[in-house]
Amino acid sequence: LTNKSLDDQRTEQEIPGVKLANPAVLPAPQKADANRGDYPELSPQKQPNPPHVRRGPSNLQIKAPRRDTRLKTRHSTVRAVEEPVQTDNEEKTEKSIISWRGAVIEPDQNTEPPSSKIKEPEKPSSVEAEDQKEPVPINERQLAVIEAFRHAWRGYKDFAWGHDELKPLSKSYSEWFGLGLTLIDALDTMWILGLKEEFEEARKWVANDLVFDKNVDVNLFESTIRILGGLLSTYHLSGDSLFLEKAKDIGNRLMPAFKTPSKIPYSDVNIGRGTAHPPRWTSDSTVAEVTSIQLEFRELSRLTGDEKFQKAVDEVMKHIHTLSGKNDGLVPMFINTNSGQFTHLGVYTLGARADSYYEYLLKQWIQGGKKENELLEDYMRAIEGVKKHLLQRSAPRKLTFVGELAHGHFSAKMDHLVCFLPGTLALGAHNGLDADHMKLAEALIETCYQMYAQVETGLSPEIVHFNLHAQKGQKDVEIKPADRHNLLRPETVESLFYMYRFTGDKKYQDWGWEILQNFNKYTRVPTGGYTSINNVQNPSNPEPRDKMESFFLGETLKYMFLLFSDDIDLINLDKYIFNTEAHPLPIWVPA
Ligand code: DMJ
Repeated sequence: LTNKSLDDQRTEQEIPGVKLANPAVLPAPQKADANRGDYPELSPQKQPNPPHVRRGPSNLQIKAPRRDTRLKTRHSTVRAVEEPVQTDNEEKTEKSIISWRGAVIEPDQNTEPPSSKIKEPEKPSSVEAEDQKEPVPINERQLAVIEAFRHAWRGYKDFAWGHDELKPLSKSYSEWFGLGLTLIDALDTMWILGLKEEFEEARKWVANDLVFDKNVDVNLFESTIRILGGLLSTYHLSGDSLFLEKAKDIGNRLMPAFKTPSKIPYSDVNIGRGTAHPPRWTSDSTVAEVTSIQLEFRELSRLTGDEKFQKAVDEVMKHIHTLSGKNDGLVPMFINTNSGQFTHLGVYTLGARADSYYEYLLKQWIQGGKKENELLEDYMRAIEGVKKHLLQRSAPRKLTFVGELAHGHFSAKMDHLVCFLPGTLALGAHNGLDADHMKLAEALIETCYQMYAQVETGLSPEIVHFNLHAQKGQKDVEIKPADRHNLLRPETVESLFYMYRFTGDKKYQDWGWEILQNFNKYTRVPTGGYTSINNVQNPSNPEPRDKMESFFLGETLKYMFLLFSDDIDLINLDKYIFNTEAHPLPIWVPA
């Protein structure tokens, strides 16, 4: 169904998997939705309330906690940690950290869609006194995450300060964009973990040393999710306008990417020169990249009142909504920036190059107040496509997994990247979508956990192949030599976090705890930092790669900390939506 006039007449009950019984989730189509191409979200809106007066230093605003914030779990008491991680020769976590955070972070209360007029930036507001209650105390497992973060940060600070990534073994750094990627990616994690001193020091670097006026090529997607997303979320959490100013600067500098014949953006932008281009060998862009920058640019429009950011990214979604070449909602991996057509047709995956397309369909729909029906429709159809073409069960344990389809042939290959899916499915179900999605999420997170548990180090490889037929002594998971690395990726702990939030089942916390311990055992570098490893199958020599990816601090440890928390208001999922780099942005019309 790609015909717009037909779409306009559709009712939400025609969207596969959507139940009629839940009108709050699926409002009847409105005129504005039917004409999404006219950017109704950008039409003049009620002006936001004047900014609240903030208490305390603006860069470290602490917001009061709210009542009834504890997660209701299946077990009555919160168990203390059984096995604290090694902290030899490392400073003990200070009590003051806990009281500093005590913070329950509330999103900007003035979450209106963007106005078409340029206006003063909106300010996040603080929680009023009547909402105050005792903060939910930080538990032992969360303290272990804080300890891990500080260890990672110490390595970054000592050997890579202001550079993109730490090389913890050679005690040096690597540059990708030369923009302090790890520092920016980690800002909101420090805020959430309550690391006040570290946050203040990093803020100083952003204020004094972060300069975007540089003759450097950056990848549009990576810099949007990590830098723009990181700055926007830090602005919302801290209320510090420095981060919004920096976000505006980088947002403007990325805009030349959209100047293409098709308006499908190029992959690379020179943020100093204002020029953009595709990779040297092709004029294609990656589908996941051009469709996973929307949450950030839409939020930038809302904050600045400048519609150009949202217009550019909405155009991409609108175009892809009507584009042919999909297979029951599943998209190919490449799209041409000249013609605007999908290329390399016939290959469908939920892994690399397509993954976050699916994630952002749902998340944009939630961000915008569940009104943009085309996004929901594309999401629901895609999940039906996954069920029809990509789901299989392994042998011997009958684990449900998501494989790939190449020109009609099914491959039992699953990237670790696909493990974002259980969390996304659970988030959809939480927002009123089909209860089957939750069932599928439960099955898939078990599989993602087994991708760790069935491996010698207890850490997942980058890619697994599932066995489809039982043979004596065989595990479900097979690993090819080229795929046995682990980059400290977040997707499984991300999904564990969602699953725990929505079910209260403590097994998800226990699984995450096992994973944290294995990261500590096999990837921790004694002199500071954590490293990617080359061989998850060799516990006696996992072959450290000498690189700590920025998402280990931006995502993996943040999701661990949130997973171990029983405080649903520690980034309340009815008020915030996480971008694909774990940076929380406000939902415009909170539930
Ligand atoms: C991150 O940059 C993001 O999570 C992205 O969506 C996928 N790749 C890495 C983490 O694995």
